[in-house]
Amino acid sequence: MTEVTLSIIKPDAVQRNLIGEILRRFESAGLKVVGGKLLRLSPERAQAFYAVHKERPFFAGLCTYMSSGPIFVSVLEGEGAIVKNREIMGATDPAKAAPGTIRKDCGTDVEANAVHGSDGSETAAAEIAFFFKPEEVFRSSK
Ligand code: DAT
Ligand code: MG
Repeated sequence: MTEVTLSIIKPDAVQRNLIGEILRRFESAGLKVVGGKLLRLSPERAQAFYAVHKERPFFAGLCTYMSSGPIFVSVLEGEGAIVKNREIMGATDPAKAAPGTIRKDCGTDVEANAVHGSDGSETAAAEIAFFFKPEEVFRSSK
């Protein structure tokens, strides 16, 4: 099934000039970039985006970090795009991520782990709507 998912290249990776490297990995794996923009989240917007984690001990640090600099948000389209993106990203902690994954190769630590990816179809729809107007997403099919 052709799906869309939300990807975020996080502040550490943008800062280290890894936007091109990370998008290349998505494109090489057959995912199509059908929406994209560079922006900076305010602390309040970061808190809203990660609201599901608000009771976790790392929530405050995560939101401070995610609002610390520009991020590149994109919509990726492809066959099984949600799971495929998660596979390309690798495990949350770069130290535990498989060789060849983005987090293994580009992540710094469990907080500054280079990328975010939606974890299911409902979160993907909500997260895409959080950043993109419908006319900013160029799906090849529905
Ligand atoms: P994922 O981003 O792999 O979906 P998650 O949803 O469990 O992981 O957590 C969201 C983000 O929160 C994660 O990308 C980085 C941060 N995070 C998770 N666990 C953490 C921890 N133990 N310490 C610090 N930050 C953490
Ligand atoms: Mg998650």
